[in-house]
Amino acid sequence: MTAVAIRQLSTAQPDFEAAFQQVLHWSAETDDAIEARVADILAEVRRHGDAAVLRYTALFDHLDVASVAALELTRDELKAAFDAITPAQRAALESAAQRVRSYHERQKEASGLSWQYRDEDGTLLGQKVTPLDRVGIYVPGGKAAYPSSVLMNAIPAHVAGVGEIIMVVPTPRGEKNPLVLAAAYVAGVSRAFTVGGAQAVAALAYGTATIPRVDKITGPGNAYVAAAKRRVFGQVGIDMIAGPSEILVLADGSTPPDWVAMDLFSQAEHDELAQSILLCPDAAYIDQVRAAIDRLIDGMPRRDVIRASLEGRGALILTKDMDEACAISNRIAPEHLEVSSREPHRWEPQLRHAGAIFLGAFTSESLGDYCAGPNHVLPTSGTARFSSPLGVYDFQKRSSLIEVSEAGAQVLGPIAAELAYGEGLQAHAQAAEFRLKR
Ligand code: HSO
Ligand code: ZN
Repeated sequence: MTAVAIRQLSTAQPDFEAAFQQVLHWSAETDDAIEARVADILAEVRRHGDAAVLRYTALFDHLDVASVAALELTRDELKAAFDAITPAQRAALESAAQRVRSYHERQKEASGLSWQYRDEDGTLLGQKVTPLDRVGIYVPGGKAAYPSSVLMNAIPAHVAGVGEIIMVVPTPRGEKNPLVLAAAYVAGVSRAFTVGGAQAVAALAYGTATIPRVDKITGPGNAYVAAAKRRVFGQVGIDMIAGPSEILVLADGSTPPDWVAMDLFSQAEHDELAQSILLCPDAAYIDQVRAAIDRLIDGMPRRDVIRASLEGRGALILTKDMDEACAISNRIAPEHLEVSSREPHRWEPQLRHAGAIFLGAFTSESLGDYCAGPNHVLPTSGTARFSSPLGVYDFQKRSSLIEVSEAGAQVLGPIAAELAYGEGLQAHAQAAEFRLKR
């Protein structure tokens, strides 16, 4: 077969900056036609509730039922799906869920603490953390239906203490993915509906007679789902708008090249638009990885997707040294960053922007996708510069607590009144002044 035409760059080449910008280029442009269609669907579901949900489900998913209640999957059905998968699948789902749960329980201890203190006037100040009441989890149907994503969305919500977790999943022509239903059972989903697309997002955001309105919607989806989530944001919370998967391998040449090639494949196989990049200071090693790519690709069932991704958005980049590789990695701010080095802890302190950092030759990114414990819902497209993995904290919120003592009111009153008069707000000023002792 023909060699994979993956781009090769060197930071020493004179036009490196321009070539690098091309690698980075990614347009998350929205499509006007999709936007208009989605705006329509949202308005219809908002106005007609269940009736609109039924209409779109018949139209888009070819699933014609008499009521939205008929689209609900009972807890018994989820359990039946769990009981029907193979024992090996059940065991794998349960071990993965267990590890993801323990990780997020640790995270809750670190991020979920309420605190308060009293200042010298006896005024109490603090912050209390509470879980969201009800969240919606969108699970894509068809080829992008990942049971692992059900675990990664529902478990942190469950650990946070969310009261009700509502899952929606499209089932075109009524075809259900047993592993998705089994994962929902394991992860503690409260209710599930076989509804998808923008109509599902609308139902969760506005509520219908049958589908309860939620406070936040998380989970990946196609362009329609992404557009719908953007539009209902404000009405409800959303997690993020995820782009295609990305992996960046920072290699010092000590890991078997086949391992690195397969790791690059692992994200490339998600999507033609996924991005796999190798950064390495050793030219001979880059040649070995390239040879491994060419040798291994024909054995991959998803070779066409992998090739399209590697040729379209992939890159092998030769750097001056590991320090320069770390600096470039920070500029890319990848979703997944593998430090495939003999001394990963030497480089880790330099790595600041990445959704998840995988240290050492044995830490294949794919272990993180399924069962290491941390979340696999991660910031993409450089957004790791300012955002974090999905976590327990996404299913919690904070309220401030203030209890001003009588003595405290004497100190704060004049300050507030002064600033309030400056803003022309007399009621504010007097509310503070009424509490001053004369
Ligand atoms: N790597 C994906 C998650 C996933 N991988 C699910 C396999 N299944 C997130 O970027
Ligand atoms: Zn993956």
